Amino acid sequence: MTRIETLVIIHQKPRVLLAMKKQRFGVGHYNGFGGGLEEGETLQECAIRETREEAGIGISELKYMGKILFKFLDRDEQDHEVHFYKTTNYEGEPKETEEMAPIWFEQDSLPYNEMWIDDKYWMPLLLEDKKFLGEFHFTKDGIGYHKLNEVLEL
Ligand code: 8OG
Repeated sequence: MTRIETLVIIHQKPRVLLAMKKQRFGVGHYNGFGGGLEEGETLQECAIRETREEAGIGISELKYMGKILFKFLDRDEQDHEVHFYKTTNYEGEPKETEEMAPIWFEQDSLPYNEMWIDDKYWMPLLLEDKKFLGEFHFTKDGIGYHKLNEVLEL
């Protein structure tokens, strides 16, 4: 079984909104907003709903930037198929919720050592408006295998 997930990066050059994840999968890491696709919703609807739940803001004009399959070889965790979006537009003020505490970073000094170890591969592409497709396999020692390709169309 594969879990379908979304991830949204709010990028207002040169700053990027990330948030410290306070619970569930990825706890203790800075990340964008997102989560699992629910029955009956589209990927975009999921991205919008999760961003409202996690940061209290409404987002629009999402751009679809990429898709990566993550496999966890040494953990009892389903594969994650993550769909990446970015936007510059949001309404409201990002606020801390039960799940996440948002904070702006300069795009040249993102806290990669407090983020998922794969993020340093795809984030630079996303910040440069490049679309990508990829696959990462995690083992207990880190990334066992990965491929990541820039693509013109998704
Ligand atoms: O709601 P839930 O805890 O399932 O959300 C998981 C979030 O984490 C979802 O937005 C997708 C995202 N995510 C993965 N894998 C990775 C990853 O390797 N890097 C980053 N930055 N986010 C990830 O599921």
